[in-house]
Amino acid sequence: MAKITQVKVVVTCPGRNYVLVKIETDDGLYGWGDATLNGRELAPATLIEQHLAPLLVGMDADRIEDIHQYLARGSYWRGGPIQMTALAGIDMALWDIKGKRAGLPLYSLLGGKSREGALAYSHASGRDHKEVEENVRRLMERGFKVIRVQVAFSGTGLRGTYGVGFSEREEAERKGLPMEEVWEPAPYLRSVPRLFEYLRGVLPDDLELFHDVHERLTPIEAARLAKELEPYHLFFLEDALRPEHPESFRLIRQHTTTPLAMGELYFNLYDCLPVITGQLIDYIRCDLGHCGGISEARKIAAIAEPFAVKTAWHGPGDIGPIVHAANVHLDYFVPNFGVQEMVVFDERVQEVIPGGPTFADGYLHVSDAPGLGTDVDEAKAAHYPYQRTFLPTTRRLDGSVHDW
Ligand code: GCO
Ligand code: MG
Repeated sequence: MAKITQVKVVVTCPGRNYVLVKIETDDGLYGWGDATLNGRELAPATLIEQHLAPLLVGMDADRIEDIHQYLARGSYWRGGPIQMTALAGIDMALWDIKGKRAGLPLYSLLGGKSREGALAYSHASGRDHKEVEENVRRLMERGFKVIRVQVAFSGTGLRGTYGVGFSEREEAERKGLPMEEVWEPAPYLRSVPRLFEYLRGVLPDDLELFHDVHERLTPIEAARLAKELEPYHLFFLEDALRPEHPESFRLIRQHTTTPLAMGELYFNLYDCLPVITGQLIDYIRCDLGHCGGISEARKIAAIAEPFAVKTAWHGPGDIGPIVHAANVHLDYFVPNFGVQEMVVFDERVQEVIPGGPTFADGYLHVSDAPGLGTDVDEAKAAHYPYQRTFLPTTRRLDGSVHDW
């Protein structure tokens, strides 16, 4: 028994906002979790501070599954990004404490290592084919064996294409408000196969490449894209459809053998079930920081295993090093692990949240430190107060709203 004595939330912005959750127990231990929700950070922070912390104080920190069930099902309100992000922050902090009590790293508590490192990928984007190629080559020099590629489509009146940043002028104009991309399906659908045709002509065959659609296509458009990309043997096509379209993955499947990945907008096990049990995808890529944490993700991985679906947990810069560490602990253990998305954090982030995974020669590693191996320097976090920021939004050329 280790009674929870305090639950504290720290919101800090060492370059971008992170919501960090500290849980303390009466045996003098503490654990840290991450409950960051990009552009909506204060929602999970408030949920934890105002509604969940009072429930947790006095509970036994060792009973992680019971606490998870109590908060996820016992509250009547289920799922969704805000609640499941808050729960993820709490869950990670509790696993961190359990590891410290046992004197074991998280991967060991989960069942031990199945591999020596987690195959990692990073992103290369550019304004044109040549610039994407140059950025791919830079990543190859650093040891990456799997790379996500995105390209802007010039001369179409579109701007801020996903994967390519906005100009300083555009950012200054919209200061304090979400940036607005202008996007159209037709030029997009033409541009992606052309990018792969170019890259496959100049890059080595054994380099794995893929692309993130970011849920922007209709089912028939997605099927067309996946079919046209088939000759280029993508590692996978990421998030081709909106999360509301699980059944439509069947349409893509009927037309192509391009492997499919989906999941950063699924928030619990139930959201993932149709695409896993229907074998409609090949990689499940939930965000451990948004789907209830380690407790929920290890079940998702276990359900995916007999359906030949591998894991590819979401790993962008808008979730902090604590989630990235949790990712790699699970990657070490999960038998059906596929690949791990990663970023290199700003030095300020690494100072505030030390102990995240390290990258070498294409693979990610975590240390053998008990728990998640991460920590938070609260004094340094206090130097970087919260700053309101938004994700960009997307409109079509006629001004109507499109999915992000
Ligand atoms: C990815 C994601 C991110 C998201 C971001 C939203 O695959 O890394 O698509 O780029 O857009 O995490 O907050
Ligand atoms: Mg994505």
